[in-house]
Amino acid sequence: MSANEGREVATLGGGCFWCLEAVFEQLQGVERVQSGYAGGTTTNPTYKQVCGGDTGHAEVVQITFDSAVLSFGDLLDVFFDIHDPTTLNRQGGDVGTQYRSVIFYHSPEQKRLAEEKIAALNASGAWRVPLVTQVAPLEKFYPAEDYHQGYFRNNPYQGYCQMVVAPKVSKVRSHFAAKLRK
Ligand code: MHO
Repeated sequence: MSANEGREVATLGGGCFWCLEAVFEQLQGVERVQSGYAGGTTTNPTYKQVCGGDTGHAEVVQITFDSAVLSFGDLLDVFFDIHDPTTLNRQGGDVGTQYRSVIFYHSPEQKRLAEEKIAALNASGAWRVPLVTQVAPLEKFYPAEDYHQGYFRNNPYQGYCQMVVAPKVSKVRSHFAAKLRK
């Protein structure tokens, strides 16, 4: 058995990456979460460029997880619980294509699971309007600048962290209590 067995990588965008990173770090089976940029055309984009909205990149998190503990489907359940997949290029007050809802799949299996989950959510009527979440192959992931890594952990009292990130962390902690890191 190889040391990598069961290790899988997912790349998700659902608004500001500080939020997604803080949320996914709560979960058991998650080994690493890195904030970064994907889905655009500029090579080695900076935060400033991505915020300008012209690079085509989305703010994303890249999650390395042990699929024997936490499945890709579990990650998607959390993903759809903590962001609004019905607002095109927007999460709350954050507006721009860099905040789009997107699943960058790493395998045909992830693509299938993502499409099935979106279809199931649409069919369930959980949201009153159809989801706008994109499903696209991951081409290249660029890690964000160091100061964006662990941003919520390192800046818990920053205004945006208190107003926007903390409520999402609380939500995931209450909705997914059984899946939290011990
Ligand atoms: N509107 C927020 C977004 C932060 S995020 C990492 C801010 O500018 O602080 O995009």
